[in-house]
Amino acid sequence: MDLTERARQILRQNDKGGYTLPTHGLYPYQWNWDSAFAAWGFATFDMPRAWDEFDTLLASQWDDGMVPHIIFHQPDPSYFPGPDVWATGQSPATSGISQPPVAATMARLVWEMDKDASHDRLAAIYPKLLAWHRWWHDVRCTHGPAAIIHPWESGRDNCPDWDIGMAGVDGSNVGEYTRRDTGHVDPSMRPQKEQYDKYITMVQFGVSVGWDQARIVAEGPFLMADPGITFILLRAHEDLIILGQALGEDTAEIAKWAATLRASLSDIWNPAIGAYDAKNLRDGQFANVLGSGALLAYVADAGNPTLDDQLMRVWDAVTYGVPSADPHHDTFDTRRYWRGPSWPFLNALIAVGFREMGRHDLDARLRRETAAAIAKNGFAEYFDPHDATACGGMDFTWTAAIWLTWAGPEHDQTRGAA
Ligand code: 2M8
Repeated sequence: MDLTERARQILRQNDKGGYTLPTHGLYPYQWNWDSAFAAWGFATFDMPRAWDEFDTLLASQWDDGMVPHIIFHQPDPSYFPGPDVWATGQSPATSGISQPPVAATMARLVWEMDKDASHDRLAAIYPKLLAWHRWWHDVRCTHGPAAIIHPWESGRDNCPDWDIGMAGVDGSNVGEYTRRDTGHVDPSMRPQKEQYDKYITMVQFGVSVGWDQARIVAEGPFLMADPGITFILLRAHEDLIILGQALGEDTAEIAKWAATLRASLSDIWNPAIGAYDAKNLRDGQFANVLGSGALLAYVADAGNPTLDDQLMRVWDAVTYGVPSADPHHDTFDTRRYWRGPSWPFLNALIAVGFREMGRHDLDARLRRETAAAIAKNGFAEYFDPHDATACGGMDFTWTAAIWLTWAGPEHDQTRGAA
């Protein structure tokens, strides 16, 4: 079957009627940023369905504005930790943390594909996006750059960026539990048990304070500045301004949040590694490792020549897209989840930045390498960046979505030019 047809089929298969699973089995619920990418993919062949995805995601917004990272629409014992472990008291049940706020950026991309037909759908979600961005500003940007209270909030769960923060989390009293992820995929491609004990301990802390977000920020076991979310949020603020203006809204408040956030970028620039870096906000220490979150600077127009050198240093060391961690660093693990593999959807997001900088050469290279991995081994969750071995789950929603919007051959402007 033609890969474009197959990508559409995957989105349809993972569609639970208004919301999309990342993939069957491994991830049986709605995930926040996966949904935003799903919407972008759906928009290439079913515009109303694209807007439905935003609606179902934002329908579970908390009263304080937070949009949770998982929405547990229907109980499913094949995932751990499920709604009983999170115990947030929401209905439908949700997790107690958020995820990278890429929705406004994806909504802008979808809206631009058909502005007239999108107007009312956009108007319906705009106040919710605004409230969510306000939550980020008020609750997670209290130290300047965007902070996370759990590695899962970053979406780049076990990347080396969080190792220094994780070192301070005591997972020894977590109690008995059974993981489900390692029953679905090869355990060598997933986080290790020691890390999982700490992840669950952090969830238990949230439960112990009734998911009081201010208390978790002030007293919780983990608080780190995340360059990835900082750049995604900054970019999303700017996209939300464009969307708000198109709707005739006053966007001055968002412009202030964006200016404040941009002014804080110097706090996460680590001269020792010549790049943006994650920072432990409990003690001010940098992670001292180049992560893919830093490379999202390009989507927020925050690149510079020093960062360009770092990008090429890590990218040239592999063959299939930008690696999720530094191949020259001793923490690099070529197939373990966020510690090395290339993630197609993240490549697509970085490429949005390249295009806007006018770096069509970098965009074309990243597209070619990502497309080659998919063409070779299918719509995997992530790939070994050296040989494109398919890793994690298969028939993955966001991998299919970015094939339709960016990686597929019809998006290659250089094709047929020779
Ligand atoms: C992964 O995260 C979940 C926890 O949220 C997990 O490992 O169980 C991450 O790759 C995250 O970024 C992604 O949104 C999620 C679903 O694809 O899976």
